[in-house]
Amino acid sequence: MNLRMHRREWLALSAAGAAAWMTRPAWAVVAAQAEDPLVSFTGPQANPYWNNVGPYVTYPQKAPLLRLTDRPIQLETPRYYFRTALTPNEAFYVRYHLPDIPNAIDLKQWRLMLSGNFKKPLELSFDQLQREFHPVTLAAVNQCSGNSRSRFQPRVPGGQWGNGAMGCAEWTGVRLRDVLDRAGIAPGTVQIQFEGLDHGPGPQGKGSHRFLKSWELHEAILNESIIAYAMNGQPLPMLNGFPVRLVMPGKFATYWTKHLTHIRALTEPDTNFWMKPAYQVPDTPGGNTTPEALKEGKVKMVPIGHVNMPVRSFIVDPDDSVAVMRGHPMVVRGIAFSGMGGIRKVEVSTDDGQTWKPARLGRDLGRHAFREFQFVWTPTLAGLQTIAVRATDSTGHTQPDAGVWNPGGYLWNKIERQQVLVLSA
Ligand SMILES: Nc1nc2c(c(=O)[nH]1)N[C@H]1C(S)=C(S)[C@@H](COP(=O)(O)O)O[C@H]1N2
Ligand SMILES: [Mo]
Repeated sequence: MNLRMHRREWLALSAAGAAAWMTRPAWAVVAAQAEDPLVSFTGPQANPYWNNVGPYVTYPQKAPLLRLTDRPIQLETPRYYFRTALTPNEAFYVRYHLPDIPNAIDLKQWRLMLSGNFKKPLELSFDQLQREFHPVTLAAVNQCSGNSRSRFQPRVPGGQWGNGAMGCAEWTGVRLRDVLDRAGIAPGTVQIQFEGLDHGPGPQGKGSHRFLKSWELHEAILNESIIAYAMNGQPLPMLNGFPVRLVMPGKFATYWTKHLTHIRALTEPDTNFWMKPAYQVPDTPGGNTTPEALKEGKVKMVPIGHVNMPVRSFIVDPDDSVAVMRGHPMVVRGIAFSGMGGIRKVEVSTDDGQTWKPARLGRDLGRHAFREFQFVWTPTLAGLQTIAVRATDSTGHTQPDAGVWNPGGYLWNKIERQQVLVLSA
């Protein structure tokens, strides 16, 4: 098939081809191409790649990662880093919305400010934060709302991430609650707003030059969040929010404010662009809707903070770079996680999802962390085989075998598949 395509192109492009353009054989070639569709350029079947297809680039403090965009910086973690439950800091993905990102912070000058409707507005130094509050450590998955957006069908605008806009780290810091309590939330407060140090023009005319996120005062996540100053026992890389960032376990990373420097107690709900219309999902089961329903104006949208991350699982090995041998056992492995409770079970299918067998779970790093799994597979059939993986969390949620659709390209958690070439030798 490729040979034929090349021949067509050659006919169309060469001088001889140009001269012959109006003759019958050239038209026959055109007609043949019109009748014979190429493989689809869009949709899940068009992109067999686990990661986005950007180039490897190296930014300060980072290993080579897959670049999605440069302004703002967006970098995806390559698949092989998910062999372990903790993602190395230098390989941790990067997502920004605004182009002006700090490249140096003077910790003596730096302050975490609490202002607005607090009884006792505060300015905490980095030193105070570390010494005056009780430290806590928690392993938790940070996943972009738009992770795997490139799978959406029909396509939606936004960064066309593969599966690598996620990572799991052990975060150390202080409880957000303790810091809020020190300032004392005054009556009349309706929301708490978070702001980082990055800025710059966002979408034009939207007043979006600061990335602001807010929570309703009653949200339980405000009691579970950490203001983290360490990541896997090291300072945070600049691109992951040095010197401190929010960690909101179970929630999508859009709320995990990097370079956190300002916390405000609001007496009016936050209506800034990054809360609405950005980062909204349909208020439907699984955040699923259709372009038609959306067009008819029937879909109620809510901030993505209303939901926790749905359960997902990923095959890391084998990928499509190796062939395996019929009759020889090999290990299928990967990771699973859920924002709704720990992983209870991971199952692997070696017949494209018709039958499922339990995988062995690895070490439990806590209910918010990646959970490694392994499954020993002895292929009995040669040729291209399709393996699949499906996880179930402790609240009984499992993964659908159909893709979700919503206009933001959020909440993808369809069962993952991997084609494997089995040799018969
Ligand atoms: N200050 C700041 N914090 C931010 C963002 C941002 O643009 N600015 N983006 C959010 C989004 S949408 C994501 S997915 C995560 C990405 O975290 P990471 O870059 O450490 O992987 O940061 C969140 N926190
Ligand atoms: Mo994100």
